[in-house]
Amino acid sequence: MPIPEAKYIWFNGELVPWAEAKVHVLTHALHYGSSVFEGMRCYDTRRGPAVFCLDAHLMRLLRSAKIYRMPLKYGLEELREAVFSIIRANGHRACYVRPIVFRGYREMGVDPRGCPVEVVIATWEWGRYLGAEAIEQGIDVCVSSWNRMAPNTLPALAKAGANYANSQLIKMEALENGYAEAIVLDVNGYVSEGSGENLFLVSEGVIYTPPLSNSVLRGVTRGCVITLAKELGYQVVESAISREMLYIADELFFTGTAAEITPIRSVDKITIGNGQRGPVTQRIQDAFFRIVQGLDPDRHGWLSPVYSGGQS
Ligand code: PPE
Repeated sequence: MPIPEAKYIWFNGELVPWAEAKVHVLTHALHYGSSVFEGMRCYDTRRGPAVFCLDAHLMRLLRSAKIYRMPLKYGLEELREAVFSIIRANGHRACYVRPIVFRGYREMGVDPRGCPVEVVIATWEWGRYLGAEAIEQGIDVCVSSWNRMAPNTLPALAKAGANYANSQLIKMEALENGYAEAIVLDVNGYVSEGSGENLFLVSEGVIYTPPLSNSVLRGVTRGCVITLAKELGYQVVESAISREMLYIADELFFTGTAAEITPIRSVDKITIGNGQRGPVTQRIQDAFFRIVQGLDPDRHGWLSPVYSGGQS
């Protein structure tokens, strides 16, 4: 589906009309994948539009840039204001926010250090990432024949464009074979994550998720779900998960900014639980959606209102 265009894109501090936010074809990032990015959501809460976990996402962006030795002209405070300004300029009630930091046009060759570090923030209105019914019905997934990158190849904790070459291979294979998404194993054969989501497993009332050492992105939604699950009284265990644990799980679900909390109803055509969204998944979804809709108090300070000077 084509991107639903908004009016402006924030480009190195300027609000540029959508169609004019362009780069040169010899931009370093286009050739060598030298970019780091974020994805966050602005929700239409009862108190107006509010960005979910703004600081956590911006901190991850700054850290991704640090790992890749990209000096940024803007700090946390300036980026926060930039996000509010582009959402206001585009007049969104709810939207997806995509900041990207990349090496621009100047020099050719692998060494990026001579190329300018460009900062862009785009927004658009993005619906359900894995299909309209996914949140309630769940999705059918496979285990990918690809592996997630080894820890000493591409660092998983940096949300770098380059990591998504691996994600694209995973996603295309899954879709070509008739699945909505894939679960990927790390180089040691343990469960890692989806092409663009973290994974949770429920077994005998306990919730499991792979630790950061299994080549996962440190998902912001993952962190929130761990907090909500503990609040609901569940034990949450971060431990290595073997492939066969997927098949015998009572419940499985993906988490991510785009995917939100999406149940998984089958893996490799093996039905998970009774093939429907499970009760633990549903309780966590309810807790999550009630907060982002503004129905429950924002007790963790996760929402930054766009129209009140940006205080959460
Ligand atoms: N793992 C990967 C590989 C990943 O890309 C994401 C987000 C997550 C986990 C979950 O992280 P978080 O959003 O902080 O909870 N993927 C983003 C990009 C999706 C895309 O297609 O683009 C997202 O969900 O915004």
